[in-house]
Amino acid sequence: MKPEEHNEKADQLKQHSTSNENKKLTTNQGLKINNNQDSLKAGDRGPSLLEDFILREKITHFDHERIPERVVHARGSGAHGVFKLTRSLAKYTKAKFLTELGKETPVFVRFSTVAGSKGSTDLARDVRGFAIKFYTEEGNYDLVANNMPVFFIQDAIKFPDLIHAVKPEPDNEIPQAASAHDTFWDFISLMPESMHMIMWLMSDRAIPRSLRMMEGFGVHSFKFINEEGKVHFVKFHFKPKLGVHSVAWNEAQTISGVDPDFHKRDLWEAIENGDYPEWDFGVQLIPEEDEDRFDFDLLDPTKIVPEEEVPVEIVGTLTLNKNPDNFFAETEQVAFHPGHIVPGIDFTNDPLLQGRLFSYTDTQLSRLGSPNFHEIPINRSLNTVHNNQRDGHMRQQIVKGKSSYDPNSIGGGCPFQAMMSEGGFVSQEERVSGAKIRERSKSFVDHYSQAKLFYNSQSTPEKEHLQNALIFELSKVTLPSVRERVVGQLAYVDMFLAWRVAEKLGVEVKKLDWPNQSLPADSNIVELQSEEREPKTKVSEALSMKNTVKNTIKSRKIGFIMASGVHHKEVNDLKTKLEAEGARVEFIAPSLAKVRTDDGSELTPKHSLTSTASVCFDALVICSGEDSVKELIVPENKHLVLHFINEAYKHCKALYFGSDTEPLYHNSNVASKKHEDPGIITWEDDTPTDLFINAIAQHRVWDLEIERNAQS
Ligand code: HDD
Repeated sequence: MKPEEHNEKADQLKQHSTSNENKKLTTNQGLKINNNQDSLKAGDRGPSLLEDFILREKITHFDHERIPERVVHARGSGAHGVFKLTRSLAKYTKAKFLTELGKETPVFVRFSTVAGSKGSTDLARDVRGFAIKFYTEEGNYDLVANNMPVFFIQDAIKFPDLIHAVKPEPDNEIPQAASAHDTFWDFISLMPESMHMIMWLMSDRAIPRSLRMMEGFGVHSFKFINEEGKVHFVKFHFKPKLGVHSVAWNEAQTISGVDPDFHKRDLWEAIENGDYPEWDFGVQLIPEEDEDRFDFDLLDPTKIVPEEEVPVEIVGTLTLNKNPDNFFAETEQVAFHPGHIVPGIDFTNDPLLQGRLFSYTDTQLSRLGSPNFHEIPINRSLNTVHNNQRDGHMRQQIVKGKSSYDPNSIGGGCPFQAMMSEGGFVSQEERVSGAKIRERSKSFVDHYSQAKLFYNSQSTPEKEHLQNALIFELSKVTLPSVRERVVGQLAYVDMFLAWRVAEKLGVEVKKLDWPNQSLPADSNIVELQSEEREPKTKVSEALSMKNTVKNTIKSRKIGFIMASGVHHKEVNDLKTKLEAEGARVEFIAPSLAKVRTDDGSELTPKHSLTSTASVCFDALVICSGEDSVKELIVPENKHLVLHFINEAYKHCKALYFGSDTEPLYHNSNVASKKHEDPGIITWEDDTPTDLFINAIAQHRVWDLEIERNAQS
C-alpha cells in the first residue's frame, strides 16, 4: 500500500511543517539575519556585547534543546502508516475504525527498547515497545503494546521497583541497556510471577532481526462493547507478514558494536525503499459470560490466552509507509496513553492496566512539560478539540468567547455534552462491589504453568538459546544467593533447564520450598506462591518462531563479496533474481573504489571489507570470477573475507559460493559440512539460485547451529 495521498493526519501535519529551502535566515521573531558567523563585539578583538540579541537567542535556545528522556522506552524509532479494516467487527464493537469495512485510519507507530537510554544500542536483550496511535474520526485511540504478550508483574504498584531493578544500578550507573546484573535478577528471584515473562525475555524474541519482524500484543484483556451494549473480552495481536525472526545473541553483541542503530536504520531504509512493513491485525474474542472458563484469570497480565483455546481472527492490516520528517517533533514528542480510547472499547480491571491509566499522562507532564502536550502536532486528534480547559504553558489554541466553564449561559451552553448516539463516550456499566482491601485475587496465584507452556512449546534450538541466555545473564550476577534463587525458580518451569543453568553457574538445583525459603520472615512473597500447576494447553505452536512465516525473502539484505575481475553476468543474473523476489543486494569489495568486471564494465561497492561485517546481512554471496577470487585471497584480504564467511556460517545464514570460489570455500569452515547443510549453496548444485532463495527464506538453519559452531 502506497502512502495515501489524502491521509488526513498527513494533511494536518503539513500545516505545521516547514522547509528552509531558498529561505533567508531569520531570528525566532522573523527578523532577517545578516551575519550568522560573528557575534557583536566592542572592536574586532573586544568583548562580546550583552546587546547581541541574535547571539543570546541562539544560545538560549540551544541551551534548552533537550527534554527528559522517557523514564522507560527512551530509545525509539517511529513511522507513519495506515490501518485498513478487512473484516468488520460491528458484531463486537461500535468503534468506527473497527466496523466500517475497508476503512483506512492513519496511524503513527513508535517502537522502542525498554531499559536503555536514548542513545543505547538497538540490539539489547530487552522487550520491544510497539505503541500505535490510531487517528480515528472519534478521537485518538492508543494501543500501547509490546512484542511480548505478557508482563513481569501483576500489579502496577510494583512497576517502579521492576524498573529500578532493571535500570543501571544507582551507585555506579552500570550497566547500560542490559538486564544481566545483580539488581534485576535479585528482584526476579523474589518475584515468581515474573517467570513466564522471563521465558520470553530469555528467548530470541528479545533480540529481533528487525522491528518489522516482530509481533505486537496489547498484553491486557480489553473490552469490546457493541451497539447493543454486549461485552466481549478482547486480546489484540499484530502478526508481521515477513514472519517473526531473530538474530543470535552472539550476533546481537557484535551488531551493537558495528551498527548500534541497526533496527532504526533497517526500519528507515525499508520505508525509504518502498518495502513497507506490514502486520496482520488480529483479535481473540471471548464473550463476557465465558470469563471464567480458563485455567487462569483473564485479568492477569502474566497470562496469554493460548491460540488453541481461542483462535486469533485476522481483521485488518497495519502498514507503515512514511518516515517522520523530524525525529524530535514526531518520534520524541509523540505521547501515548492506554487511556486514550474511543466508544466501543473499554478497560478491564486488570490491576496493571488500572495503574497504567494514571501513569502515562503524569509522565508526559514531566517529559513534555505542559498539560497542553495534546496540542503538539503529532499528538493532535483529527477531531477538533472543544472544551473549557484553558491556559497553561505553551497554549496554542485561541478559543474565542467569554465563557470557559460549564454550565454556562453566556456562551449559549457550548460546548455541549454529546449523547451516546452522537458518539459521546459512556463507560461500560459494570456492577462493582467489595471491601476496600490491599490484596491480590487467589485466581492470580499461579506463576509457573504458562512459563512451562512457553518453554515446552519451543523447538530444540530455541530451548538451547533460552538456556544460554539465562547462563549468560546469571553469570554476570555476582551474588551466589541470587543465582541459586533463580535456579530454584527455574526448577518449577523445567528441571532440565534448571539443571543446565545450574551446572554452568556452579550452583545446586534446589527447588525453592517457598514457605521456608531464605526470605525475610515478614515477606509477603510466601503467600503469593501456589501449588505447582500444569497448564491446560500443554504446547502452543504460535509460541515457537520455528512455525513462523518462511516463504519470503522480501527486503532481506544480501551481501555480494567481490573484487576486480568479478563475473559480471553471473552477478547480474543472481542479483536480478534475488531482487525480483524483493531482496536487497549490496556489493562489498576490498575498497570503495569501483570494481572492474570481467567484461570491462564497472560496479560500485556500497561497503568495503572493513566498513561492514557479516552480521549486517541476512545472507552472503561469494561472487564468481577467477581474478576476483585471486584478489580476495591475497593476504591483505583473505582473513577479512574468511571472517565474513565464517561469521555468517556460525550465525546459521545462507551462503552462496559462485564458480571459481573453491580456494575461499576450502579455506573457510564451511566445506566439510556442505553435504548435509541446506544453507550452503555452491557451484556444484543443480538449481543454486532456487536453493539459495529458499535457504534465505528459512532465515537460519538453527537446527545445524551446534554442528556449524563446532566447525568454527
Ligand atoms: Fe508502559 C511507556 C508498554 C506497563 C508506565 N509503555 C511505554 C511505552 C510502551 C509501553 C510501548 C512506550 C510508549 C512510547 O513509545 O512513547 N507498558 C507497556 C506495556 C505494559 C506497560 C505493554 C504492560 C502491559 N507502563 C506499564 C506500567 C506503568 C507504565 C505498569 C506504570 C505504572 N510506560 C509507563 C510510562 C511510560 C511508558 C512511565 C514512559 C514514557 C511514556 O510512558 O510515555 O508512563
